[in-house]
Amino acid sequence: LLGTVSGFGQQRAETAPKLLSKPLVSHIYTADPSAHVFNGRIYIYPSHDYEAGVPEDDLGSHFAMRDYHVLSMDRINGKVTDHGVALDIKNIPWAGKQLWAPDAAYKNGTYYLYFPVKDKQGVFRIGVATSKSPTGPFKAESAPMKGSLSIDPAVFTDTDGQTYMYIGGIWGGQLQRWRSGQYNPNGKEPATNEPALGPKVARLSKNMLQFDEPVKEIKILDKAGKPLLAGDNKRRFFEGGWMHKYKDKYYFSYSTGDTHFLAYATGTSPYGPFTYQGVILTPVQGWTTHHSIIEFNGKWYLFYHDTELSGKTHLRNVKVTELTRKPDGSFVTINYPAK
Ligand code: FUB
Repeated sequence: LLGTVSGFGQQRAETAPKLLSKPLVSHIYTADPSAHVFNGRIYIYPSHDYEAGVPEDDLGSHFAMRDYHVLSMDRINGKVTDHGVALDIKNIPWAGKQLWAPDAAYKNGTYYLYFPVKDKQGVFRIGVATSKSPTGPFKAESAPMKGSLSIDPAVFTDTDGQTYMYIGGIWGGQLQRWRSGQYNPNGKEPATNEPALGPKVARLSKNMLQFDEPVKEIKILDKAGKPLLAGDNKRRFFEGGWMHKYKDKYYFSYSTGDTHFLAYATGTSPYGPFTYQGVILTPVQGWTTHHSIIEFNGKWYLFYHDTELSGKTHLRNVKVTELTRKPDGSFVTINYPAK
């Protein structure tokens, strides 16, 4: 995140009347929906967009969010409940600014809310907060997760009970500043003919509060087994990773950022490597695209966002639509209405 918006979202707002599905809520702006099914109910952990009055720039400074609300519903197309403020930035002792895309997990009677926020030095870190309820309120740990970096945590528990966190985003997500292993505020992306920066993954500790191992970079390959290149911006990873498993295959999906696709790649291990497979959703209205995928009552759903309510790229609204899988598990591409 995020390039210059250059009128992208606004142009689309004027010309796209039917936008696939309806916003799940319209009384607040919401984005980056991480959906989970806990005890048979669907819970959505989104970013809570608001007008902070911060000028737009290439690092996404205008995404200056300050709290989270949890949404829930008992079925797709059912009534959506907003459970109010689940965590406020003022109650995260180490946080500076910009509470970006969160995710959640459950283990042994506790719910965990994972969130990226800049620390007081302006470096994105991943924090964790806990609650006995899926809707919070969540209490933040006193420090970020050790060894954490960048943005967009996505937590996946495998069928063997091990839990992994996927993180990362380039540009405003700062992944390019960690290429040497240390934070370098002047770090740059690789040259266009070099392998693209990958997202990172690490197994979580049994108490779900820390990494159990150093974070490792994930490789995303083309079908010939070669790494996607940094210049291949229609296919390479940008931000907003998500992991799910289907019939023993691991599906890593993500945003291509400046080309605005939701893409996916598959592999045989939660650590990858993953082979690029194609597009799940074509570009939506607004600059960012961010998603999650869940199975509910035997069907697969894509939670995503666009900017239907505001026409402004930093004031988004979450939505859900059904996914179609082919017999081999691959997705039928969803074509967002043409502009
Ligand atoms: O919501 C802030 C950022 O926008 C997220 O972290 C990115 O994935 C993008 O959706």
